[in-house]
Amino acid sequence: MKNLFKSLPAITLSVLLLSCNKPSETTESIELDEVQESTSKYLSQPLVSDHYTADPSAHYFDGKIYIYPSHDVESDVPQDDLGSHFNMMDYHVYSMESPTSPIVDAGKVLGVDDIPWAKRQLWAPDAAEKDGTYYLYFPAKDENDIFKIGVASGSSPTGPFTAQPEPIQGSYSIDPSVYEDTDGSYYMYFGGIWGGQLQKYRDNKFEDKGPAPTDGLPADDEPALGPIIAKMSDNMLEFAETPKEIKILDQNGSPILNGDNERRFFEAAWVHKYEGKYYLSYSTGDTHFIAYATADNPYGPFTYQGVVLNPVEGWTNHHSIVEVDGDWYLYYHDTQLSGETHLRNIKMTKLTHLPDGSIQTIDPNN
Ligand code: FUB
Repeated sequence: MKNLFKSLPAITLSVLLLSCNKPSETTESIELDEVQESTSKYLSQPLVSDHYTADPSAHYFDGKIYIYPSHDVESDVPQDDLGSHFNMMDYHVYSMESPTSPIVDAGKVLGVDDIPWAKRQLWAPDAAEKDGTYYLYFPAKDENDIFKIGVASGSSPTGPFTAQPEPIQGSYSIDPSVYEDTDGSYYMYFGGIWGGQLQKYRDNKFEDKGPAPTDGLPADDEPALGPIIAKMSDNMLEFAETPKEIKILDQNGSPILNGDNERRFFEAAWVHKYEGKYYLSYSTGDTHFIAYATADNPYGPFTYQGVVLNPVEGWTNHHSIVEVDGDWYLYYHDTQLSGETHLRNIKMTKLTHLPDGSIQTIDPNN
């Protein structure tokens, strides 16, 4: 059953969605067998039902969980391999008092019209806090249809945020995520191939090799492109250094190759630290995994370890990993509510680090 969101009466849908935290208490009140069948096939249920939401970046700020997702919208832009149909216009911020609490929508915190340099496509954002100021980082296309990364700031985790007049100098491509290290340094990881335009750059220089999503990628037997890292300046508004490409190696120390589609980086880089090790997780794009690799420092090289999340329903797979009071959670999305690849809904589930340091692979479908 694909168009669940559109075909269910609102009241049934609310019962269904409220059931995500207490499935055994509420499933009896849902009288549609079809609904039960459809929901039980998923590991977890959508967190938000009145908007389409995706790419959830979750943070634990001051004792509360805040989620910074993309805000998916219906669009008349035709679907293509550059993701033009992901034509998002603004951001909402969500919060949860605890992992089992209801999610609260703080409303719209930034729109494309509030960003002087941005023309369209507000893709996956992230946020960071430093000294009581909150920073929202986001990719958008400029007037030349080139993705850049912008920053907006405010005094509350739920905004509103005021955008800087220009994108971050030296930024490009998509999917910024900002990791606060235990020594108080902040690093931005970014980049995504195909529609994310990373393949158009080498050594931070734009070299457009053509319009197809794969134009500019290395040959299949060459090392794949890695995500980019840059340390943030003290004011969190600029890069403190020239961005560098991260290497992802296999267990033998050889680079993961561009033709290794099941393991190579595509987009959605996220870093967390567990027991002193840096875990870089990312989407493999056209093979739809969230994979991970580990390193002893934030710059890598990172060594491929395995899969965090198997493919979800829908083309994209994008996640974040957050620690809350000693437990770890994966925020992710799928297309359960719409059946449409560009109209996604965010979800969450527990994530387990095993005693040997590996992450237990999560299967999003039961
Ligand atoms: O939401 C738009 C794009 O889809 C994101 O930037 C990618 O990571 C993918 O999830």
